[in-house]
Amino acid sequence: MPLTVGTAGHIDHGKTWLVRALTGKDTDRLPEEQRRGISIDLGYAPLVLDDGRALSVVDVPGHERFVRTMVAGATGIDLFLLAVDAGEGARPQTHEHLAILQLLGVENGVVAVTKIDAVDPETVELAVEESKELVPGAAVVPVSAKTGEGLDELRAALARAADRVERVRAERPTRLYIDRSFSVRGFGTVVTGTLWSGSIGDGDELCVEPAGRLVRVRSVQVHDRDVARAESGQRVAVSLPGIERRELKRGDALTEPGAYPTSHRLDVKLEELEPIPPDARLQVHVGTSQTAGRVVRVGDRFAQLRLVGPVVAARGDRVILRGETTLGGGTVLDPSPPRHRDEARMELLERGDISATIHAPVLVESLRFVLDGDPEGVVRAGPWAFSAEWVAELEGALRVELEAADPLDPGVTPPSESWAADVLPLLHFERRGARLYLPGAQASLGERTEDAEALERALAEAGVRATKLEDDELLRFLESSGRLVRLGDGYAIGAGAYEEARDVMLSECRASGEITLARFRDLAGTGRRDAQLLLERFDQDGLTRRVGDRRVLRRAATRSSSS
Ligand SMILES: Nc1nc2c(ncn2[C@@H]2O[C@H](COP(=O)(O)OP(=O)(O)OP(=O)(O)O)[C@@H](O)[C@H]2O)c(=O)[nH]1
Ligand SMILES: [Mg+2]
Repeated sequence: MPLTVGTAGHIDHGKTWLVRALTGKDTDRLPEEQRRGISIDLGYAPLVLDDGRALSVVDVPGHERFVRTMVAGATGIDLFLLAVDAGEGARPQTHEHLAILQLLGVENGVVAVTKIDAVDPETVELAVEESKELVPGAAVVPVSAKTGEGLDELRAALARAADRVERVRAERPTRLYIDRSFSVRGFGTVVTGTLWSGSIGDGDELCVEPAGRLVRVRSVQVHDRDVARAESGQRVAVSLPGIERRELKRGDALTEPGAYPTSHRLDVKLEELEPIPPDARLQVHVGTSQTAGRVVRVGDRFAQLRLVGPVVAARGDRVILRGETTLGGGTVLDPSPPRHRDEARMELLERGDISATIHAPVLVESLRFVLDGDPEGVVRAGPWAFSAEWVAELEGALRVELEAADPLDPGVTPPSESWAADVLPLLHFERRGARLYLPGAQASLGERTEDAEALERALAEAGVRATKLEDDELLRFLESSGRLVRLGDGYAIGAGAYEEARDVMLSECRASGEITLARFRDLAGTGRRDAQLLLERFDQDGLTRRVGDRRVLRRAATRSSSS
């Protein structure tokens, strides 16, 4: 199993010299690094142990201004190699780097007490004791990069530490956070990074996230050697023809397409080195990326990180939170959470009880980032999953609405959410047109049926004389059941009388091509006001059109074969 070891330690404590003594490679390759004698960017070198196992070394800078670079180098490593200058002992970045390693969950490693050739044995002994207290459980090895003393012991200690590493995420889909990108003549753009999980081979189609850009891999190298396929835990250089170098940057991820979400939000379990105030604005380090964000606290132990730009993450990832210094970190509970803060949900996610977090419908597809396999104990409909309790609540709420519905039309408008089409068929209601009804529900007036019948009789007696109606409920009921026609000014007329009047109007128009108010009044045998109301209703019904003081049939009415 290929493993990566990352250096750590205060500036000038001998990390780069130690890496060179162990691997033969000077990782301070930038001119500025050579001129100033400090590391600025990340360096990489292969380290072969005595038993033949190959480790990849990531050398990080110790300068306090480059801690963010150290974080980018330390994410994804399996082991640490902490350098403590024998003469100086632990200094601020010794502590800060150690805290970062802990927050990243990097538990295994070795402490090298460096430059022992430059101090007396008592000083070395003091530094060794201090280091043992500082990092309980880790082997502490005094070394000199200058004389080579202690290097064999250091290799042996690294081998033992490597034995203890358990890589848990290796089985996941391919993910590599880019730490460098450059152009190589003849190869196009090349990116490097530690392969966190999965594998990468020639010809693979991968996705550059968060941009979502598909790329095809042309060749893969592990420590400058071509390989057919790189495995998780290895330091990998991938050439990606067809993409410009400026389209890629440290922090981008190369992933199996669709296997990881990108999100502006991360729900995390917080770990604080110092109290993080609510709504603190910090830098959030995820993989090799660094993004500004706000820490929205949820309860005592959780937070939602709201980021200014999208990041790629997975459940269980560690993140680092920094202001001027490192303030804390977190473990990702949900890499693409909903916006609202929900402490109960976070507790369930922490326990791994994913199904219990599901209440209202969620797309099953969206759960794969917090869940391996299918959710259990939930109801499924189409692409949705939701709780049995939720459907019961929905059905109950709709039933209450239906029971209180207008008796004239005892239906309700169903929910219009995107899950509706899949969920509504599960409910015990009838769908008629665009509305839902209790099975077999009919329009009725209940106890007022007799009143309605009396009104209907009164209307029939009135014939073509319009009746003023005050009772809106009865009016709507008779209208909706086709027994009454509403005229203007609160007047109405029986359905039969309306039809008669309409036929009178139609035959006159067909005979004479038009009708006047006076003529219609005489033919229908009604008063002037009622004739006027009826003609206006014919206009509204699209039968007639007013031309001066006359009316003519609209074309639709002319064509109509019925009387
Ligand atoms: N005497 C002695 N000096 C050493 C040894 N290792 C490193 N040094 C000295 O310490 C200086 C810094 O060493 P580096 O390895 O560059 O230190 P570093 O930890 O990589 O520093 P940064 O990357 O800038 O944090 C070197 O330039 C040497 O002068 C050693 O084993 N013995
Ligand atoms: Mg260095």
